[in-house]
Amino acid sequence: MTWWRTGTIYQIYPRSFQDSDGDGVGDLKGIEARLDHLVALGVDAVWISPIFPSPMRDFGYDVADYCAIDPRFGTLADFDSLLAAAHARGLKLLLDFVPNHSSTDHPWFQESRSSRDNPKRDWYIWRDPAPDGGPPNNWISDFGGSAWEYDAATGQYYYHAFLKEQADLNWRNPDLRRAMMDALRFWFDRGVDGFRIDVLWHMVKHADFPNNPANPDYRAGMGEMHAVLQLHSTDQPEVHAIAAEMRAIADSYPGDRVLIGEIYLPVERLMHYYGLDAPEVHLPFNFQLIDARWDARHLAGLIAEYEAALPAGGWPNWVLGNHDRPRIASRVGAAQARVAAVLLLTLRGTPTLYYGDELGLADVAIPAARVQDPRELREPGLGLGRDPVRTPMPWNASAYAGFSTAEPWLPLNPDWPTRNVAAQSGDAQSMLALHRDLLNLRRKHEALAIGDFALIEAAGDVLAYERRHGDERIVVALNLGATPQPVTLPAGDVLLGTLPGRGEPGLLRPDEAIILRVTR
Ligand code: ISL
Repeated sequence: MTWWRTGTIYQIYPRSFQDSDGDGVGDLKGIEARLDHLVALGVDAVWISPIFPSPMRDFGYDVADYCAIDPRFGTLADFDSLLAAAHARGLKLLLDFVPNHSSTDHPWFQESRSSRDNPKRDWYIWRDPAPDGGPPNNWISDFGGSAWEYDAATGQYYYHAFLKEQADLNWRNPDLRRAMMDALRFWFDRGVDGFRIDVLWHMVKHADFPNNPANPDYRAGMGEMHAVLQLHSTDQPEVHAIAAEMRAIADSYPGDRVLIGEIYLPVERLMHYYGLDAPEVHLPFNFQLIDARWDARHLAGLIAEYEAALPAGGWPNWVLGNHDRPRIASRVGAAQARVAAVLLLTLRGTPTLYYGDELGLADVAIPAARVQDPRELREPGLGLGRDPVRTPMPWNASAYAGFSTAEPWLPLNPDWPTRNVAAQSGDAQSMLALHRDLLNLRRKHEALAIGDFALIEAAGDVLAYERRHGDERIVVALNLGATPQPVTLPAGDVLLGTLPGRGEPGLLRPDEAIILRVTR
């Protein structure tokens, strides 16, 4: 079985993992210094959010050079050193490719905007104004407001699905396409093990730019992006040939390079990104758990729907959190976050773990004066801001939690003196110990790593399922609520529990999850 099927991926938000040079912002040397934490935790691969030169309007998701390292994060030599150090520890390293848009600081955009007949004009998406001089159509940016920005120099609008400083690239242009594929090769040649591909489903837009339909469910307070449905601006059929070309490039390298697509679509549409005609991404991110109501029947339903929708040969994957969404500990509370960890790490498929979640880190309230996220600055107060989930990793009880010697770019969670890696390392009941135990079990038991999935029970607050491989049967039983729950389980040895000791037989204690190996 390939590493990306049996392994666990760990996402690092590089600004917030470890600072090595005292500027309050994390960097590559910092990550290298902390690799042993990841080895002790037991993950297999690290995905680092963008580290390329960027004016940081969207903290690296606005790339100004696809083939270099931002000086705030380090140098190419630092990158090579990190990659070698990861590989020396048996860890894979994945980068974040941002192909839908570049920074407007990218030299390509500077050329493109310089005149209508510049050879790179068509590398971006330029349209004439509507007859009234307004934007070409009603498409809305994911960060609010029209997705079109007027550029007086040449009298046309350019399209930006995100910030106006993030201009969408025109993937219908063959020269742009080649240049971007070369950027992928640049990093594969250096030895990276794969990529997470940012907003893959956005990459191609309808050739005629028709208006998007209004969203009938839109209510004020949802965020302006939801006012229209992104019918014509995303998920166009032509995107699949591009994903297939990226896959062919990945497959042309030795050693199981992997592509992971960031795609927010209903399950049935998501599945197309495994590839219908030709293979596309190995793992189209499955975000169902991020949006899920914490209810046994609901969770069982979405697991069943997802498993049933998988195409032949398609390998599942699960995500509980990322740098855009509220943390699991804040969504379900500290006690249930332990149950959620058991769920993430025992479902069938590759799990992706967000840095800090292994400590039970919660969202951090950010004082107005310290807000950094452009999303929050554009549409404040809707609860869509992302700073709360991007705060520094707490390592120990020394100043600034061992993250930096200077005031960090975002505040630490105030609980850092007790909730940190050092404190939890020595505590067998800690969230960190739970994650280590779970990841260790996944490595020891093939039933957990690659076994089949079968639902046993989803009623009230109880979700129970079996993983089976060959003769090995492992049962996972979760109490998703705060009251004791009766449950009927086969006889077996308890391999792991989220609470100390053992409750009464036939009863799950509040917030208890157990894993047992069936003995008969
Ligand atoms: O914005 C959203 C919901 O509020 C999402 O649907 C959005 O499309 C998704 O979060 C895309 O995210 C990715 O691309 C963005 C970047 O800001 C995010 O950090 C990244 O994960 C633009 O590059």
